[in-house]
Amino acid sequence: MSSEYTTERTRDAQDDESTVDDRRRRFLDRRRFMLASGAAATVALAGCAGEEEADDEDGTDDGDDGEPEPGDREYLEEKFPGLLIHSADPENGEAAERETYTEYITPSEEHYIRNHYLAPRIDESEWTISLGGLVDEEADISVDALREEFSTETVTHVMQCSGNGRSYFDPEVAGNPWRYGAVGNAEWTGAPLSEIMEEYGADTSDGMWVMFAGGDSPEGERVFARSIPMQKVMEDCILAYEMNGEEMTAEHGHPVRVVVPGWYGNNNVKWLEEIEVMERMMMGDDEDLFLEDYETDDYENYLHWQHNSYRILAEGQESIRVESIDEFDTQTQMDMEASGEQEVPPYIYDQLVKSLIGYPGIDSTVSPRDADGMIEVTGVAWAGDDAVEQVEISADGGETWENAEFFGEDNGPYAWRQFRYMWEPEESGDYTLVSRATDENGRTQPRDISDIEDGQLTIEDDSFPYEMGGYCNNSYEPHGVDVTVEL
Ligand SMILES: Nc1nc2c(c(=O)[nH]1)N[C@H]1C(S)=C(S)[C@@H](COP(=O)(O)O)O[C@H]1N2
Ligand SMILES: [Mo]
Repeated sequence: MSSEYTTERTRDAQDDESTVDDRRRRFLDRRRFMLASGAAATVALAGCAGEEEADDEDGTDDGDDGEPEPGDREYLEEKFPGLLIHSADPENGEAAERETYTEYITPSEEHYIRNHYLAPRIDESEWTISLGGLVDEEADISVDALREEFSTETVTHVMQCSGNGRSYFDPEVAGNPWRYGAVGNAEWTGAPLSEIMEEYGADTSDGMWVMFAGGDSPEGERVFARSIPMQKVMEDCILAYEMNGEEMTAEHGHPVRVVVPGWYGNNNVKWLEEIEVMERMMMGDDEDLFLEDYETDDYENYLHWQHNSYRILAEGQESIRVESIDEFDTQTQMDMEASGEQEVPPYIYDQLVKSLIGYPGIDSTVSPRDADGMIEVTGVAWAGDDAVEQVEISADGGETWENAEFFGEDNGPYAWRQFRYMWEPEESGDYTLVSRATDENGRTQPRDISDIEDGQLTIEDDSFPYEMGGYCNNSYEPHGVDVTVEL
């Protein structure tokens, strides 16, 4: 083995978008959709699809000539009325209003969706998840088996796309232009991975890794796959089949997804198809990346999102592939790199501390309540797998601060906490409300984003580093809310 590190090309700018030829992707997706829905009838109707599309282009499609289908904007808008849609094929949308952040549980219609490919439509009764690698017994696990042979656990978890807040970077960063809304707090129910690991005799010692791969990519395209440390897998990860007490939508991962409590969304692999127990992160240059239909030049397809895409990189910095790391707190990895303690650009795992004001909404006009002359500012705060300790509110854009108080349910760190602040503005006028949270380690959200030229690697001088993928932005100023008060 030559060295611990392998240097690879840097993440390409278009990473967060599909890079494949559009027409081919549509074709493959359509075929996959037809296969997954399993209906010969669908195949027989395929000849009509072209005509329907032609009608759409004429603008004559008002719903009489065929129902909107997956990949169509109308379909997504109808099914998820609370989302601001960035793209319909594949489905990408975020919470459209701040109101989403006044509730404890985010309903699935308002819970953001981030897909690299069109969500596959999977018949649960025919789906199995292959388990291989360093286990005593390889297996193909059915969804029924997950439901019946293992215990059932529910975890309330803040799912947040690591690109949430990306649109506030200046200069602009490529990828979905998320504002604040690519985050939600839902209840996920499924089977504990610790039981599954034990049942099939996985080597569960510390330092081991588990690869999870999704079944959404068309043939020959990059597979959405992540390596999760065994410690985390054994501690609290589940294979979820329900969201908020209901069957998961296709868009959110039906029939089975991994839920990695407290960690960024990119770790929560949907449409789970393969699990592989390994001695290290997936690397792909030898037999321990043991994948079904594995071909030697295919492994690169598995590695991209693990090693190149979801990393924190300053301008001109290269992602370095390593076999293993033992610090999974993203902000600690950033600090270690900045201090020179580690030369590895951070892998995006545990979430940074963050908060959002839910009420009042952006650019709204509000008046104090008659009863007490107050405006109740509410919102949510979270800090990944750490607890959030404090939230402060400023009504003058961050000059002066007051403490907010927590209220509502407390389900441990993976879920968010709701906060409220009783605000008594003295005069009518325009105000900028901002919120700032601090986690149990004393880490506070920074004010803004540093300049690209600074080459900053971690949070310093009250600013978040300019990050080339627009990842992990937890600065409070861009997330503030401008309101007009009428007394
Ligand atoms: N198989 C697969 N899993 C996936 C993705 C994907 O494109 N394919 N997107 C990931 C990303 S980047 C995020 S942020 C979350 C989004 O989950 P949600 O759409 O349920 O909110 O799913 C993750 N799991
Ligand atoms: Mo994401």
